[in-house]
Amino acid sequence: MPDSLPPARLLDELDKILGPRGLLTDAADIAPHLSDWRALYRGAAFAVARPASTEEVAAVVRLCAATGTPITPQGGNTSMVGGATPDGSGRHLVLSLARMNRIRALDALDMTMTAEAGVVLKTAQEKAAEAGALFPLSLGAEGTATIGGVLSTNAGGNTTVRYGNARELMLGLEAVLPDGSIWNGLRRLRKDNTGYALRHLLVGAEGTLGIVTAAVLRLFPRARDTALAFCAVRDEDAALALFRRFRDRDESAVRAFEYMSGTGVDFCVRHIEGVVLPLAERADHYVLVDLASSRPDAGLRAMAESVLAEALEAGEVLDAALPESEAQAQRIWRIREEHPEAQKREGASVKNDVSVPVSTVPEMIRRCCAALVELIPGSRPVPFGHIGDGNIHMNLEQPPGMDPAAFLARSHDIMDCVNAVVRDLGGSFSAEHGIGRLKTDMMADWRGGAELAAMQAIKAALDPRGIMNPGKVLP
Ligand code: FAD
Ligand code: 2HG
Ligand code: ZN
Repeated sequence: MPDSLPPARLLDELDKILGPRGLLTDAADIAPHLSDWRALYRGAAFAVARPASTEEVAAVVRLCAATGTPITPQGGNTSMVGGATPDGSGRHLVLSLARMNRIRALDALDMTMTAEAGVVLKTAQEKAAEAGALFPLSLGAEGTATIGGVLSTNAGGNTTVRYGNARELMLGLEAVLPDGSIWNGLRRLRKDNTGYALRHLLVGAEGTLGIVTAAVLRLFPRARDTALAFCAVRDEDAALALFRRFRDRDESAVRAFEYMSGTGVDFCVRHIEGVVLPLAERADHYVLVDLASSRPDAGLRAMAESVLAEALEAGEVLDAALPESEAQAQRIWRIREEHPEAQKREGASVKNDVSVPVSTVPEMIRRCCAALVELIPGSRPVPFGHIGDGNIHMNLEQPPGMDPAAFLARSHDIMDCVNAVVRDLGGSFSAEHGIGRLKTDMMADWRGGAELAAMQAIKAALDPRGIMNPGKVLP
């Protein structure tokens, strides 16, 4: 194979590997693959490859390696950091895993499920449930995000507080490396100390070290008792105090513990049909606590009522609603899950997916809110998210009436403003969404020196031609 091929020859070769169902070249078919959920980026690609098997992925990657063709891997394309969007050169091939969507195996004794990369997260949850088990990873984009995507970003979400990030939910991996070789690491082992943990290198690599084609996922016993509470709390400290109360009572029962500001909940009520505040009065701070146990007699509702009564007495909780039905519970969860969509509808917003030590979350929120309003008077901070993990989405909504483009032109000032506080508290500038192309310029500053040098050496060793998702993660 020559070092590069004219586009028509390259398409011929791809067509031979993939067939007509596996290759999109029509501008209208390609268009949805060229922009991101946030509409921050618009890229170009000469084609979208849609392989149906690991062997087809490998053949495509071998062709790209031989011809120096850059590949942008793509799952559900829900990245919050432009990770799955190609650059504007038109030289990229988008490689979508959407057709690799089989559950290859499910073992109720091993408590594992082997799923291909293109399996949608919600489908994986449903398949586990059909087998009487639980795949606990849960996030707002679960109806679209894929197993390959959640592993490649090491996604977090609502249940990290109990089950860990995507990384902790994976036992084995199958991947195509940048030279086109297939690595079959689909081991269902709970213990396997055999050299460098290659699987953990690929998890969170955002497609820069290879293509994830399948994974062995950990399953858990399903919940047989649950309880949910939506609470108005006095302030950020009270939110954390309530987290501690629940954790002290029964840490294993806390499946999710989420914080929302009054501003964010107001946006949801205003913009999302069917969302109503389940409390008599608006508050400035809310918490959603979700409890679950595999024991049918865990008595979680009574436990929630007792903890909330103590917190009411202490003045931490101002009011609380406990749903009486599954339908009511789902309506309450929507208030939290619709936060990203409601912020989109309210206008332009800048996201800051940051983490700090859990104990410093209240200070982080207060300092960031004050600094942001000083930076852009009239702007509206919308902190919300996974307070139990110390991961707050410290987002900023534009001032009403301001030109959205003028507001977005300040994005980097806004991110710098939040990051200064986060750094001071020993936090991270990217908690769960990754680096993508949005945050590459922060890497040298935050991860420079030996850490970044080691990452660059790993990248150069595995992908010497730099074809795997160039322009992402590393500066
Ligand atoms: P894509 O967006 O397609 O890709 C993400 C990255 O992974 C890209 O760099 C891509 O190149 C790479 N990639 C994708 N598939 C593969 C593969 N098979 N092999 C190698 N590389 C691959 N994230 C959270 O962590 N927690 C949340 O709570 C959360 N909530 C969200 C809510 C909404 C409404 C939205 C839109 C997004 C949310 N996200 C959240 C972000 C996003 O859903 C996650 O990052 C998710 O893991 C991406 O999955 P995906 O299949 O869409 O991947
Ligand atoms: C969430 O927790 C997601 O809902 C999205 O991580 C966060 O929109 C955001 O900033
Ligand atoms: Zn989140």
